[in-house]
Amino acid sequence: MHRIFVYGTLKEGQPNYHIMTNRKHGKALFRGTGRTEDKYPLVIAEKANVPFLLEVPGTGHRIAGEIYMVDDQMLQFLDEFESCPDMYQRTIKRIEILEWGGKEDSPEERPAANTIECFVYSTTSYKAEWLNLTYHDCYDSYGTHGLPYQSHLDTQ
Ligand code: PCA
Repeated sequence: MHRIFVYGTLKEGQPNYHIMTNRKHGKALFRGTGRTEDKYPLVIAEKANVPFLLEVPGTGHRIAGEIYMVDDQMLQFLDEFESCPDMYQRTIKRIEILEWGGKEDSPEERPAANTIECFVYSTTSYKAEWLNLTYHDCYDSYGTHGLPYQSHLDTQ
């Protein structure tokens, strides 16, 4: 199993959450909520209004998200779904635990440390002008920014 931190459309209540709960794609167990230890610019870009965590540590905000344990199959599915490594790259980042506790079958004790390392889909392949977009700290497709994720549009 692998620990992954999601901050965008894969969070509960967001447009791609159904992927995390679809056992056809593998297993994903919710573990808790957290936020990145470092600051990053989180922007909504492209025609499809896609959230991107730009690989510019130290700029922007600490980003809120959810921590899951996923199996090999789910990780592989997510890599393909997120067009990794072209659109996003999956890197390891340090995440501060905010709330711990999944409801799932295999409860796991809260790690002793307050921060843990997780995979995160961030990107170095962004357009320079994206740095001029609004920096968010907690993505919500349905937020007041008025840029809902358009899953039917090609993001390329
Ligand atoms: N999906 C991944 C990266 C951005 C997105 O929409 C996530 O939720 O973390």
